[in-house]
Amino acid sequence: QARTAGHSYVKYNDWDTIAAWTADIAAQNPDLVSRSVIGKTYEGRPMYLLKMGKSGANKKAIFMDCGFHAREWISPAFCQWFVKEAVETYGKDTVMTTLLDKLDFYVLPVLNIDGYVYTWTKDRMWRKTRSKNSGSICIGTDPNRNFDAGWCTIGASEYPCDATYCGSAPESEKETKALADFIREHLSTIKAYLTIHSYSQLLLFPYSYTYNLPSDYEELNSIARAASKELASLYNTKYTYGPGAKTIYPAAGGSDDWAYDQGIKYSFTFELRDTGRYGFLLPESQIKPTCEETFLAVKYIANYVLDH
Ligand code: ING
Ligand code: ZN
Repeated sequence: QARTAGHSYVKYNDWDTIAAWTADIAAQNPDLVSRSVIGKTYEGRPMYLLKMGKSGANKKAIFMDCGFHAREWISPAFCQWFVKEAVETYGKDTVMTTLLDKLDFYVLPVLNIDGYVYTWTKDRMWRKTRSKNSGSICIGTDPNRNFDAGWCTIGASEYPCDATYCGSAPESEKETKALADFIREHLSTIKAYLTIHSYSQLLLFPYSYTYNLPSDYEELNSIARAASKELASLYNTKYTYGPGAKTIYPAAGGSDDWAYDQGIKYSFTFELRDTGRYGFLLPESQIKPTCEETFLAVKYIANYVLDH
């Protein structure tokens, strides 16, 4: 099987390598993976989306994105791992086979591609998009403050120079608009929304824009508890779980809150390893264990969605 030059699942890959990988993984697994483009970034890069699953009628879907925040490199690494693991275990692992037979997975390997490229070339700690802000010399909007969910009311900044700048309006960023448009167009099939960040080892669910609990609090909390337990079963990595506002901090405009209010009940934010020793600079030696354990949690949620 042809492999993308320079690509590795146990290294951090730059954007060009990830982009080439999306083409190759689809070409190598034509009956399981297809690639589309949901939009273009501010700097004009195509936003590739992989759809994974055996073709079938009336399938439920799970949407998962990575790379909202540019410096959280373990996140895109996990999306790549997830796709690899799914295609490699299809037909071998009975659980994964059933999941792909019965569900579709939409995987967006990197949402904030311009920011990701910037962390490889200019500033490793960059978080935001790379769009220009009128009337300011500062660049970028926080994509996870840019959704229409209590937009810019709490835990977000109205100042373009801040790391949590909410943008000039909800979905002001081409990247968040493309994502929101895609989800709105597929609301009848998408039953779960998963967004992968780092770091802190948390499994969060709505709400972050208010301290109020979502109407599905009990169910989401028990899923998060069980998924965290699954995750810990491999390397004993401890996750804290709960509603975003109470568990990490109140923050409006996040994509999980927005997806939930669109009617996607199973909406979660993962904050992967670690708890701060390396933080965003998680060593490559931790990619494999982090992805393996996270895979178990995602698989648990997918199975739950299939059964409910
Ligand atoms: N953490 C998230 C952030 O955007 C979050 C936490 C989750 C906020 C869900 C709002 C909604 O700040 C990181 N590390 O990015
Ligand atoms: Zn993040």
